[in-house]
Amino acid sequence: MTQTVGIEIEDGIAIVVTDNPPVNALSADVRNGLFKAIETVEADANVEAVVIHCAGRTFFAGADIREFDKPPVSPVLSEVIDRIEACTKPVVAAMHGTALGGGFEVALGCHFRVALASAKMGLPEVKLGLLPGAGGTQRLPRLIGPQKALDMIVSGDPVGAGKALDLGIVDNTVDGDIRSAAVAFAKKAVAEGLPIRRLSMFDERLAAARADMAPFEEHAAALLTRKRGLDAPRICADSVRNAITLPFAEGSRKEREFFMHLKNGVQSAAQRHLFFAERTAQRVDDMPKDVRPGKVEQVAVIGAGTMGGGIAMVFANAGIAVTLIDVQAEALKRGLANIEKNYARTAARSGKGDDWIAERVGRITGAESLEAVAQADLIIEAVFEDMALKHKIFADLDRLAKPGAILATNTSTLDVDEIAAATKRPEWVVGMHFFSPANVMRLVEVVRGRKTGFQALATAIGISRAVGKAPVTVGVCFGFVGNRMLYARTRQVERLLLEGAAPQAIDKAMTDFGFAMGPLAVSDLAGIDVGWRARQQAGSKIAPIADALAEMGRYGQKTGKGFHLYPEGARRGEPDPEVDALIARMAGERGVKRREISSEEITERLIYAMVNEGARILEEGIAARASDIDIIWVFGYGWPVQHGGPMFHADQIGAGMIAARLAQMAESSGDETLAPAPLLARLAAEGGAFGKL
Ligand code: 3H9
Repeated sequence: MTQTVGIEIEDGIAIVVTDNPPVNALSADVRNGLFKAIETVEADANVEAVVIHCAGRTFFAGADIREFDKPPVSPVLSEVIDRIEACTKPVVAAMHGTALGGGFEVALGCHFRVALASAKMGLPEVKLGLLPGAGGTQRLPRLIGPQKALDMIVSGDPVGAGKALDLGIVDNTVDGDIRSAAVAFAKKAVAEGLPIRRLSMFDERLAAARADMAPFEEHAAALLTRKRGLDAPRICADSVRNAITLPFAEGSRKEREFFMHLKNGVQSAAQRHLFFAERTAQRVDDMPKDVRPGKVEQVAVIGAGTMGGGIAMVFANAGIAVTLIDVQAEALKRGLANIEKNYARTAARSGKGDDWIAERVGRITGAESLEAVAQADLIIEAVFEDMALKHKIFADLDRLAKPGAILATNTSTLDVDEIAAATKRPEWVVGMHFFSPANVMRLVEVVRGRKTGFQALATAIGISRAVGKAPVTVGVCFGFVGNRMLYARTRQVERLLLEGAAPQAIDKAMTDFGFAMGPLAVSDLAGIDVGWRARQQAGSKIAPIADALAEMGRYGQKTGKGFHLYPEGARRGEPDPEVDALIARMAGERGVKRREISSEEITERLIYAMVNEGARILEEGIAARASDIDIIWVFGYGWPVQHGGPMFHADQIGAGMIAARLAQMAESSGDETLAPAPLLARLAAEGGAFGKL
């Protein structure tokens, strides 16, 4: 038919085979091929039924996302799917791998669906800031009812074949060879004269919803409360509502309009940017092509504190055996007990049984001696941030670890090169900086020391990916990328407080921007003492107000008082006149003139200071790409995805505008760190963008 689509005929069954590696994305050539194939087999008197099958590892994984930045090319996907559905001969989808987005919509356009038991399927468009744009919001509600469809469409999470069978999405699940199973199903459909099922004509489930819209509306409202600031989930719900209230053709026309609207908007551009940025971040440009990640079957984690425990859980969750080592017996006992408690809490919340807990806990063994690292392929040190202690541990590891083991440190600030110098094998030493809580946050900053070898680097990246994390390679400097930018923001938070912004106003500016919590509420939750100790270790004076609060014993939520007040265990903070007085006094002592500060100014000052630090980080080569910085902030610090990361956001505003505002703010505040970084100034002068570097 075309370069990517062909037809093979076996015993009266036409098998339309697409081969468009790596994921059979529905590119223009594939769409064209599928359309022509259906026309051809329909006209062929020797064909009685059709199977739609994909070569390689997966059924269609969706529309070709790379095409979204270009004008649409005919036939568009909805035309192809409508043509498949209109076919007068039975059409069977043979689903294996991941049938996602437009790929799942193709399956919904088929008359029958057979899936491999290991297959997954769903509509992840919302995660790209989109809605399913080729009939998904109209056909799925007709098949499984609007509320269940809404769950899948608004979450974007795929379901396994077993669940799909329960939901009535697939007609059959099989093990073994999907192609022959689908051919057998097609033969059965012909032999038994199964009536052709066109979902666009189903109405039973919608009629019930139409009779009483209230349950749907309540369900939609509940789902959307968790999607604040995002356009796509709301529009997904609008489109599913249309499925209930409008005829199929009208609902589909509107769905296409919604799709174009979202596709052309900045939120979807931001989320598509993040999709590709996450994948690009896993590449190290100078890595030789033949370096492959080493095998990691045994992991040892040193330090049974919160971080070490969380890291142990990451590997246990992925089915990898972990030894959790702490030389203090009490700390080890407490750490293991905390892990068990954590699993029990997750199990209770998600309805998992005792077996589930036992399986994970069973993968983690405690040990009190460093000698337990002997068999480990990967050793992650997660002890207190103390260089002398880390030096001692790495010298011991050099003696005890097997040759070729990866020696990783989870330090968040200390110099990885200095740590590596404690060993005679610095080429095997690398940073693996997890973010708290380690079992939840996806980011891992993989810190490449001056002497880190490619093999160690490739293994650290590979294993991070294998356990579901988003690894980003960074260079050595204080705070690496994420924390260094965080400190740049903290510095401005503190200065804004002194200059007259209320703690509540600062938090509100950031939540209005899209962060789930403001920076001061986060400090109160994490514990002001935690940052205070880290700053003391580092000799940092960037946060005098937080330091003063810590010295007063105001550690945040755990003491009922921090930047905000938490009466009787409240989780939402209230303004505290004592804090306002403290800040006013400190401003007076420093001779800072206080003034009214608008929400816009707070937002600009905090965000642009981060962008400025990001520019310095890029210039120094600490991050390889602007998009790597975006991934770090989205996956490590909850940067709102609709803004695509700080550097993507900066490109939307323009380097010129940001540099000009920073120059003004540097002048008015007297803070030289706000002066535009040379790279930002250059981009401003040349009309350049971080994304184009
Ligand atoms: C849609 O369908 C809209 C429709 O409703 C309406 C249309 C009108 N396009 O992730 P991997 C690339 S929206 C282009 O590393 P894995 C990916 O960039 C779409 N490229 O593999 C990478 O390239 P590279 C809805 C794509 O095994 C390579 O393939 N669908 C696409 O870990 C391998 O990818 C989705 O959102 C694509 N659709 O995971 C599904 N997908 O090697 C998006 C992948 O150059 N895809 N690439 O870096 C995925 O979730 C995962 O890729 C998948 C495989 C689970 C399929």
